Amino acid sequence: MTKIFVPISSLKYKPTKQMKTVLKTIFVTGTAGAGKSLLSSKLYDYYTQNGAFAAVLNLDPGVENLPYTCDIDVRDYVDIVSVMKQYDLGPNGALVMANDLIASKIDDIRSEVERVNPDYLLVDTPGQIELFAYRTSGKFIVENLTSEEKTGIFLFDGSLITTPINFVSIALLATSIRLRLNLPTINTITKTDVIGPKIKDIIQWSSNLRSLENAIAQEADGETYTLTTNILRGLNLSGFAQGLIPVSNVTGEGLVNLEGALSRILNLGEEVED
Ligand SMILES: Nc1nc2c(ncn2[C@@H]2O[C@H](COP(=O)(O)OP(=O)(O)OP(=O)(O)O)[C@@H](O)[C@H]2O)c(=O)[nH]1
Ligand SMILES: [Mg+2]
Repeated sequence: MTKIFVPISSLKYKPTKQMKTVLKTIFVTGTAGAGKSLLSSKLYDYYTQNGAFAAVLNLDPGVENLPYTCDIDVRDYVDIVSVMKQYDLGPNGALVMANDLIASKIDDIRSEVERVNPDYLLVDTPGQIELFAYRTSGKFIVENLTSEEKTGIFLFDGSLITTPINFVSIALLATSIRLRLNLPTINTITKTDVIGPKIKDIIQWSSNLRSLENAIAQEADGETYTLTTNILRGLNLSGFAQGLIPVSNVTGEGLVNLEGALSRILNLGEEVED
């Protein structure tokens, strides 16, 4: 069977008519299972309750259940099971192909966004962050959604940050995603409701390089210590895990701080009206 992959590198978006560019777009990214979809639904509720018109765009072709009703859903364009069958691919190959197919539908997605015409567009990105961020198609979508302002949120999964080395590793990923997507990014730690007093350590690590280095020294020595502290110093030069905002998508704790940070980026300090 011939596998026809979309020649994404040759994709060039040419608007067919004047598009409205009034909306503000928030790309919710983070490690698999970190809470991207649940946070998207919480932010949708927040904007809606505060009188703004929000919409959610689901970019995950493989998701089965979502905690919100999609306004725009890439599953309307790409069916992952059909892609697997049609191109004789396994689940990961199908996701790669699906992401590229989605990018080739950018005209339709843009038209849908224009039809919905929200003030805030929440983009729930796929669980396989490396597929979205490192393939050309993900960046292509980020660049070609028309928006007055765009920002990213990167979710550090609180339940993964069990040690200082894990923390540095995920911070490295967050920086790498920021580099790829080229978006101003708010760093957020989720699941604070399940990590208990550990959150104090994590906040201390994120704001005080010396304390993080000390914690790394207690966890590791030799090559691991050297590698981790060298990465950390490199990250620190470009704003390592800056302003990490703790939130719980379950209790709602900390969401107000995240919404404030979003407002500062998207509305230049102008809060959503109560
Ligand atoms: N306790 C707790 N659970 C959470 C929180 N955020 C998400 N979860 C749970 O974590 C699981 C994954 O949440 P999702 O919102 O689907 O995470 P996701 O990042 O969209 O997952 P993928 O798209 O599969 O990568 C679900 O069971 C959520 O209920 C949180 O802040 N606290
Ligand atoms: Mg999700």
